[in-house]
Amino acid sequence: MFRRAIVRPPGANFANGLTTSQLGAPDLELAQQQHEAYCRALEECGLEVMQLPPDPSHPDSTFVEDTAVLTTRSAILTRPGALSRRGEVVEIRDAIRRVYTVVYEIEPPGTLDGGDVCEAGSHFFIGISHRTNEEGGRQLSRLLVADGFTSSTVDIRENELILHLKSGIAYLDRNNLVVMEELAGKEELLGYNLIAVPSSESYACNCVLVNGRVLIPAQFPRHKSELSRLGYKLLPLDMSEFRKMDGGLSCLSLRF
Ligand code: CIR
Repeated sequence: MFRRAIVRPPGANFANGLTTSQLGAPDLELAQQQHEAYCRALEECGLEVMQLPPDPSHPDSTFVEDTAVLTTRSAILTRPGALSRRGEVVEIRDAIRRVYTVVYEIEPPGTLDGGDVCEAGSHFFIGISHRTNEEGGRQLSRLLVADGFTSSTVDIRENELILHLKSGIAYLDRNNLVVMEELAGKEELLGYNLIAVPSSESYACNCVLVNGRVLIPAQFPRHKSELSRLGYKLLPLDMSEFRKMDGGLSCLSLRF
């Protein structure tokens, strides 16, 4: 069960963030409305939402998930792979220290984005991507193992469709792993019940199970009906403006 979430609304310069999507510039007002709806959805799932003020010096700072990995034992502050995002960690550190007593940090030359870390029960998949390097993955793995978890890496550097591992996989529960079609054959994912998402809907792979409800991007009917068929209760959310900035649904919050 999650009890709380940390979020940060998009700031005035949200449109200046990094993106490869070619979906056009985001509409700030609409992004703010979508962010509010996202926060209401977390509250509906029973979470207390801790809202940090917008950070005008970091346009991508609404994607808080990339700045930390939160487990039941400790918090690990990341060292984002994109230089323009490194300062976000400084801004989130105090908030994390207020809620976690054990706080570690990824050290140079390691880089790690939280979007590359997928928790699956007591196991963590760590994506090696263009943002998370092998050294960052090794540091995280050591910290997780010391806390009694297991981990394995999934190299996604050759997959041009996704920015982070969690753009392409999401663990739900009962061994169910949502996976984009293109990753379904990966040896590292063997042993899970794979819920394959067709390429046309791969943005919807990034969904999150929060206290019995699955938050899922709206407008992806096939993935939605597959999850409903499996018995999941869904909470669809419009993510159009965050998608324009390469942001997935999970990256808008840190849940713990
Ligand atoms: C970036 O390129 O870093 C941001 N514009 C988007 C980050 C999205 N993060 C995520 O999906 N975990």
